Amino acid sequence: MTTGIDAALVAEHNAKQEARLQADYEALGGMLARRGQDIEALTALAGRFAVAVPSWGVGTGGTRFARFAGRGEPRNVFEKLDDCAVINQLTRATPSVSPHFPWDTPTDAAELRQHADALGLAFDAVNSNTFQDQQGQEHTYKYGSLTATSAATRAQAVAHNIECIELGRALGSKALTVWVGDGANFPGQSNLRGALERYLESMRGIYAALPDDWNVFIEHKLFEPAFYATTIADWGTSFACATALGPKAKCLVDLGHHAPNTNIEMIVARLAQFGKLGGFHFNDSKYGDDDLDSGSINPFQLFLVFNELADAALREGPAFAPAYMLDQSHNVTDPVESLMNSAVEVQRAYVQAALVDRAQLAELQASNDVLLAAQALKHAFRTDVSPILSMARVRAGGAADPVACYRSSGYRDRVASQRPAKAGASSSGIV
Ligand code: LRH
Ligand code: MN
Repeated sequence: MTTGIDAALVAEHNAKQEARLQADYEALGGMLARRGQDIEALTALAGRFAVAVPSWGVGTGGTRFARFAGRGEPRNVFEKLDDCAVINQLTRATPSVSPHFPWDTPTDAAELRQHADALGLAFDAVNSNTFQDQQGQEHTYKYGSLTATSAATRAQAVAHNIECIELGRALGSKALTVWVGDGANFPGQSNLRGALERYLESMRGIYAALPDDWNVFIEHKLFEPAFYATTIADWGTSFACATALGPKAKCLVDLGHHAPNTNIEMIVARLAQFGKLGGFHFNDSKYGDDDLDSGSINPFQLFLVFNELADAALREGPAFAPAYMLDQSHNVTDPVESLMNSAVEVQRAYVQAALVDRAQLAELQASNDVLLAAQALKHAFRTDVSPILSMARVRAGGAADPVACYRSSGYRDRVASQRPAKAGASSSGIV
């Protein structure tokens, strides 16, 4: 069975795009040079950018109302990796995958790692799951997991997280992401402080099982599935818990987990300042945890997040390396196309943030030249860096235009014929 896309087809695609790309690249290069910026340095920077793909993102997502299965859905973690490899083959920006257990639990971890190696993929942070009950599970998570009032349920949830760490070690991962949906739907349902005390007690059990070179990422979320009080509802609670647990505990910012109009870039600046910014789940949203494609609704916010990351990197130096991961649900698009597009949009924000003249901005801020300081950011955001992103891909063996190349490859038709849909089977793991 052939996986991936024929390299000759990618080369043919790039050859057709070459003249246009070269012209656009030189034009942008000239414009940036007049600004005192070196397009070659920016292209090299773009080439070093990487964001992990969520294994659960290559299947079709849905909502509580419905899931409309796509064609050629991956039926197991091996086929999910095959699709992730195509995303990396064409974007050259997604060399790692973030798996979710038990959705991706393999019978043989070494076999899974070999399959990933053969595809040129590594494993980023692993994700535990105590927000669903599994077949034959002894204690339900209906009333919570790490915060459950039942000590047996908490112990079960802690044991699952420790299993995820062991599996992650076998796959070469270096971090565990813990998101729990624990909370209450009605005032009075739970003792708010008691719930958090139980959470910390459980997390201490998980923290104690972390290898020395690992991190645990605490992922906060305002609401859903709890609709009155979520135990880890905001960055403040996450930060307090990460601080209470110790240096290996960090905070993970999922862009969709905040109230509308929350200043997420300021949360990023705060967590970076206090050394607790562990990583990101990039996506976009208009209302709730919509898990839409990154940069599709509010690209300026994504840019402002990377503007804070660039400021932090300048202050902290090369040791500042938060984990970049996508976390999206693709209900109406081809997941491979959406994930390629989203990886490119996150890479775009990263490169645009590098266009900001930070010394000039600092002077404008110090002299309270409000308008020009704001303009300095908009100037970078308004710069179309597409030729840089495209050139970085082509130089790394990827596609000048990943979606166009993917469509011309017929990959979706091929896997649709190779992967007969299992009636009613949900393959993406969500809904
Ligand atoms: C929760 C979340 C979490 C994942 C899940 C798939 O909303 O963002 O990161 O475990 O989505
Ligand atoms: Mn998430």
